[in-house]
Amino acid sequence: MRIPKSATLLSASVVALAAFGLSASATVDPDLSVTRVNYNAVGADTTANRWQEAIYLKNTSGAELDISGWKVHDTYRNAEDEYTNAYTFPAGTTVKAGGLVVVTSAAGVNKTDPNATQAYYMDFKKGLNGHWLNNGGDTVFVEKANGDQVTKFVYDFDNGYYVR
Ligand SMILES: [Ca+2]
Ligand SMILES: [Ca+2]
Repeated sequence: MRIPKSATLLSASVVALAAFGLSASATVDPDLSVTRVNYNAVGADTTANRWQEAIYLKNTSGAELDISGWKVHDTYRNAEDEYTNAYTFPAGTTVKAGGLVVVTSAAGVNKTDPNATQAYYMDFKKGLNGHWLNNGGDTVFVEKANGDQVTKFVYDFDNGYYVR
């Protein structure tokens, strides 16, 4: 009777493991990764250097990725429970396999050519002079249009200037 008993125990833990694996893959999708966060501009954080606040993303899949409507945000929520430190990619945003995308707080004209490094400009006016990535540490999230989490990136202040 010992063998069937442990077999039952084993299958129960396999089920638990499978359930955990399933929930992990539903929230973390490796197709798009945060490869770098510039969270602390050099010197005082002013409107002039808000362009240094930037998030770098990479399509780590082997295929083109349509990220239209996908959102990048941090942990901050306003009184209405909305993520307002956020950027949503416009319709028609695609990233080639291995392609890079930079989202910066500055104003500018989006560079949307999928065959080069793409740049998207938030023209962020909130936060401290348009700086929204906490210098002391924060988490950057990427979500699909339906709210499914694609990936997240946790950083701490590391005594460096601004690159993480
Ligand atoms: Ca910052
Ligand atoms: Ca600074």
